[in-house]
Amino acid sequence: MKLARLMLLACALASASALAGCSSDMNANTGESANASASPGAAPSPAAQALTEVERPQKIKDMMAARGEEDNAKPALKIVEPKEGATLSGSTVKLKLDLSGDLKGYKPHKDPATGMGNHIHVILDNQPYEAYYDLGQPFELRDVTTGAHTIRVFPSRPWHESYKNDGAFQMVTFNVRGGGDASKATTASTGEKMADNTGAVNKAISPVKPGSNATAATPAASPAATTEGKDYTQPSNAGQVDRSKPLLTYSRPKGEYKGDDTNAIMIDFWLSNAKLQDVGGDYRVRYSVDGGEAKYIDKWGPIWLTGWAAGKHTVKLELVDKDGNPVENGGYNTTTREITVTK
Ligand SMILES: [Cu+2]
Repeated sequence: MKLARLMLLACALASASALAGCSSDMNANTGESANASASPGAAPSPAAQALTEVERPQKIKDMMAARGEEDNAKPALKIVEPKEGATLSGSTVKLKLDLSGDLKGYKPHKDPATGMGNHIHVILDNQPYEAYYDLGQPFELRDVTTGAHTIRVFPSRPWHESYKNDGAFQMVTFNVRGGGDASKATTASTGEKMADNTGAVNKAISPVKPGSNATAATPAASPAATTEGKDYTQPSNAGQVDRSKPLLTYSRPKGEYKGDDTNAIMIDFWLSNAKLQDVGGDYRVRYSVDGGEAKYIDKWGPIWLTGWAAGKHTVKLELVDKDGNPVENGGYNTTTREITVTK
């Protein structure tokens, strides 16, 4: 105890370059640090970074305690629309969900004060999820391209940790006819494309074009619109997913992390038709950050990693068999996302 406190003090006083060494010493895991700094694969990392798995942050433990029974809810979702196998006309897909099960007070809702709250994660194809808060009205997926698509949904807590009970996860496969044309997305094939497929950074400020067709432009452009939804500027189609086979659904991390939230970043996923080793299964979830050393998750639950350097990072998550071979299912079982850490 005394030694740890001394080292902490030493670390605090040490230079930035020595800090990485301190953190690995503190965790009695010297081999890991040596690997990380020696690995040529660590090149894309914006700065020296040694990630360490840590326990659930106290902030989240406190939130769980405050939620009481709600945290042990077993929410069950049903996808009311679109229907399995449906063919839809047009590039806007309306998603309607029905929430039931043993809710213990669980209810999706965004607190206007904090901007946080229980919500549903909605995943089109294998794109990053979108948050859906008010199930009272449909969630609009806009600029969906022509062809086959999947939507996956599951309930989440305010800190984005998913509920993992039976019935929480649902998936639907459907077709879009007359939707956006992925190959022509940059040329505004619908005539009202709010942003092209390379202009994701402009999305948040996409203006209403004067004289544009009101019915197409209104839901996407108006910041005051109450309809929740997402403009899919990155065209995609469904993978050849077999719903009876093992399926790993990437959920977190996603997007930008700032301030306090960068201290410990959560990896969280949904697992269907596959048991991990802790319950006697054959499967493992493998992750790597910035193309670095592969690590394994053998128990289905969130993990938290600390030690992130400021900048962009890639997080790769994949489902592998007991020999470490990737388990293929429509391309969904291996997913790499970029996140941004802002200190
Ligand atoms: Cu979330």
